[in-house]
Amino acid sequence: MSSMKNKDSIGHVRGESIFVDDINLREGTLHALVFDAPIAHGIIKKIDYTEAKSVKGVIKILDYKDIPGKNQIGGIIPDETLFAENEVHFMGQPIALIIAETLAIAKKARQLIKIDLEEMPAVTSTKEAFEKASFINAPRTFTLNDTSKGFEESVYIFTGETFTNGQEHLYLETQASYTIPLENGNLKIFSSTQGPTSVQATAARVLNIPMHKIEVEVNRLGGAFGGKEDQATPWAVMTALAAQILNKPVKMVLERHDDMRMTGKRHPYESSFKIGLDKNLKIKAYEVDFYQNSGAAADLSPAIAERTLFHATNSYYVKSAKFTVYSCKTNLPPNTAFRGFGGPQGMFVIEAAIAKAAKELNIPVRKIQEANLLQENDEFPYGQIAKQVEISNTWHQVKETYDLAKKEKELTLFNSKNQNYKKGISLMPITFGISFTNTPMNHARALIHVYHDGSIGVSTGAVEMGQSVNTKMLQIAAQFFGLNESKVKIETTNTTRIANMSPSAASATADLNGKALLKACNQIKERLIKVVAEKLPINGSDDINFQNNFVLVNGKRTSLAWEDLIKSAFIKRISLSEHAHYATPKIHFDKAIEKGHPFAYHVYGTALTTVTVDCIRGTYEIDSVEIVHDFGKSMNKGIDMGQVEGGLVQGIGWMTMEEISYDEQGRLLSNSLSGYKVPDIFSVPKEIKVEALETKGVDMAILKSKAVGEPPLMYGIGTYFAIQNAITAFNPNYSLAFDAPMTPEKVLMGLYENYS
Ligand code: LUZ
Ligand code: MOS
Repeated sequence: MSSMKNKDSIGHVRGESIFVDDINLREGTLHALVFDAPIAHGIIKKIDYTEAKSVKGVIKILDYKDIPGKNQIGGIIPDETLFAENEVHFMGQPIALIIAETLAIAKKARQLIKIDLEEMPAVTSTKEAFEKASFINAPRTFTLNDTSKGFEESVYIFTGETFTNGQEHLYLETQASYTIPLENGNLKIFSSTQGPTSVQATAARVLNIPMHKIEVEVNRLGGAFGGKEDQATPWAVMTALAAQILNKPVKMVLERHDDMRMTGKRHPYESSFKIGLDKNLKIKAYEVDFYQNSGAAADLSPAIAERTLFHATNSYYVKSAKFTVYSCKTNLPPNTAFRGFGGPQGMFVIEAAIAKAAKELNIPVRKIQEANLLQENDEFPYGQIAKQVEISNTWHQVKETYDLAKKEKELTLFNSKNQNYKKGISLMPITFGISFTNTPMNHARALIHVYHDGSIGVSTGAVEMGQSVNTKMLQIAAQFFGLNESKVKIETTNTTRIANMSPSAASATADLNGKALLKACNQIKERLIKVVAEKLPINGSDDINFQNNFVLVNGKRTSLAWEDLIKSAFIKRISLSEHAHYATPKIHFDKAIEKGHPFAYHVYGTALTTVTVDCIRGTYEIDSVEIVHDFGKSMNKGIDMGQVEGGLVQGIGWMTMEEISYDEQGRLLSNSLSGYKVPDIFSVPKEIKVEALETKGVDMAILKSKAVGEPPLMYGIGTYFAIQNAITAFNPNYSLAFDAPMTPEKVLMGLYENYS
């Protein structure tokens, strides 16, 4: 069963899987379209819907005045309206909702809305926002020991600046929702969201009704990557509002262009670092100021900023550290969660600092990396003591398995023989903490029904978004009860079956929901054992299990079949349903002192990247990425491997080709797939090898199978430094700019910078 395929694969291939846009529409369904801000910052002087309303088939145009509850959708900080009131803060900010009989009619009406705005200056750059003291919240600082002492102990001190750009989520399914009014003012919202409870709670606040009147149903998402952790909510709330007001079903699926314009992305970061090393290359002190471009409202920015601090030292032990993050408020769409959640932005900077030090000292980067790899019982700057550390193991296994010494020799030879092509190499270690950094979010529930024919239905708070979490849930229940997978059904994610969910995020979905499910399975088993005892001669010390549809006693198959056991239990009026709750034990964090033990465990790994740069054209190919990854004990190799490959390629895209671009007026220029390049089959590494590190696994992970969603994205950072390495081989005068993504244009400029 550990090779069980994603249970959606056949449906996906046949086009039968149901996404929001595929739901059979109820009679009378209306279609909604957002009218949004045409400028990035300004005062709304006048808005005139008269002409738009006169279009035949336009039912209603709603704006903030129609909201019965609060016009407020902010999660962490209440600083974001559903519809703009007097002022707009970013281009694409929703102002009104057009509801019409068809989408085509709504689009026609949208062009006829007249708006009169007084334009105000737009701030788009992080630094400008910083200089104007335009912030989302107060800065956060993590410190470990005294950096001024650390710098005194250092013989080498280097400083530098870095930039990493944003990233478009580009989920295949755009933001989508469909709300059906039920009786007594109740509503059912189908939403493409990672956070069904966020949708429910926010809709309740805006519509001024209790949460129990709102049912949120999620079948599956066509991708999310963080882009639907917070930002699926407004669209769902809008259709709910329209359905409440009109008492009609209302559907809205954003067109790609609207989705790209109106939604936030990965946060761009500017950073400045200072690193100090002693003569043995040990990092004695490391300081960073991180400037996050948060956009026009908080969204998840404060939590993302926090995770940047948690991962600022990546896989290294740093003796003294001081990091500050500023969440800078700009007139861009609020930036949001994206696979890695600020971690990649933090990790890029220390890799840059190490690369800079290596260049200045004229030694290989890996010497500095290797000298500082985290060891057992080292303290992270946030106070957690590193346990079951596997980073050195993955690092050395990469070097041996993929024969780094031989590779480096071949590379030197290649570079000496070729004038117009140069190869570059890098090692990228990753250490990623698993748990929501906000401790109260780390809990989940599962509901299991064993029907009296022996088939099982499982509900959890996990949202299937292509990561195959439902397949993992199915595997847990089927394995536990020794049943064929066809006997277990994973139900939709629905707020009436599972309440108060945390979003499916933080790589923790399978751990949290899977542990709750295991608990529910165990509780049912406890009750079933009583029935077994009446049918078979067992005693209390016997080990009862299930396998191949039969009850096992002490590992031996009995004559008692699963169906017969369930039938007997039902006749004996024993409950065959269970609802269980799991909360991650041991974790805590004290924000007053910025210390604690926030993570259940860490995931480790190392990637070896080899690239070839065409030094005439500035183009490059990724020859190979060779990885040793710490899966713990993978419960499903195929699925986990898919996450490693997908994450890697997404990380490479972020680091090399995906270039978000806004003009100075805050208009998104990279607003379509012709202007925004994502990795395709031609740009992925020619070879990807992934080897699993042999470990005992950790108990905090589900079935000892470690979280795998986000960590592999950060292997992509290695590509940036491998390309730099190749540029330097061609042009020793290259100044090693840390300005991601490393597009071919930048490569070309680097190749010929002060070239002699
Ligand atoms: N979402 C969140 C996340 O709310 N908290 C987190 O710590 C987190 N980490 C990664 C991805 N999403
Ligand atoms: Mo997230 S960045 O939705 O795990």
